[in-house]
Amino acid sequence: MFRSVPPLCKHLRLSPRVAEALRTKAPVVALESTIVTHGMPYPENLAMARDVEAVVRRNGAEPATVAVLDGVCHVGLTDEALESLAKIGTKAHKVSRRDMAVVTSKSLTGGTTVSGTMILAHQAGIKVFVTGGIGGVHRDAQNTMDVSADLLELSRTPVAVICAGPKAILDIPRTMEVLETHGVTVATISNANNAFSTDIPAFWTQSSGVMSPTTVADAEEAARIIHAGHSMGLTSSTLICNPIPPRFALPEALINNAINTALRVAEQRGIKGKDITPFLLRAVKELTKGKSLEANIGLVMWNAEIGARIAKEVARLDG
Ligand code: PSU
Ligand code: MN
Repeated sequence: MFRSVPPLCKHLRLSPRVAEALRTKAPVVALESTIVTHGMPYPENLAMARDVEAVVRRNGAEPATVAVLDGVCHVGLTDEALESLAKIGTKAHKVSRRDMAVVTSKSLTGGTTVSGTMILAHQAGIKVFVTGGIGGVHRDAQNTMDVSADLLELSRTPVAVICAGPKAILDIPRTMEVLETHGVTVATISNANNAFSTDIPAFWTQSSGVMSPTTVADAEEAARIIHAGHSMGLTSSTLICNPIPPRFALPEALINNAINTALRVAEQRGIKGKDITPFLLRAVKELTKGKSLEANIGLVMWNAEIGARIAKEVARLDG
């Protein structure tokens, strides 16, 4: 059912390794690049981007970092490209579905968000995508209407996303409502590693106080849900939430205080739209004296390990 050889968009450029992996139906894991350009400072962003590729490889899948470079949509980056993107940082564009045609037609360079990465991964025939946290419904969205394009992309693009939950800077109950409305399958990996929690994880912490619609015990069970969606021809995505490992999780009081302060400053400065998420991540990092960044890196590596295992099992089941 899943279109494994979609028409290649002429803007799409696959790295030789990714092209070969897809040709032989080997497991491939897409990785986003807004986390590199806008989510972390240099040089931590570059170290993280290299390490996450290494973790995917070590766990038996081919990493495919996605980005738009001079208007060309790359799936799989050279180390030089990764380095230059990490150095450009927030001067690069932040590319969601809305921005895709603009950056390609104007030959611009940008990091792809969850939304942008899903589009290009799907066009390339990749079924599994690992990130840190997804965007969602922002707090006060009833007034601002700020709902991340990630949520709508999850409803219409069948690329499974492995994350550590919606970022706690968001309104998690409303994020879950929007995911339900738009028919996104959501499962949380619940095992000894997260103290048997059945909650949706909240990125820097294991629990959000919001129950996950379903839980799975491990990567293999998660892969069976993804495979079932493919066999049924569902055109929506599966979101797998993989809680942050306890050794990286932040104390709730520390992270909540930082978030509340960051939100106040953002409001005072009138920061909104696509700038709000990068601003809040930066402010939370300062307020936690770098602890939130360490947690972010730790959870991404763990997602990469689980994501590679999921990709292997999905490749086996989809055949
Ligand atoms: N997760 C991280 N760091 C990030 C992001 C996610 O650990 O920087 C990025 C992702 O690219 C996500 C984007 O798609 O933030 C959401 O932005 P917005 O809230 O503007 O939709
Ligand atoms: Mn937004």
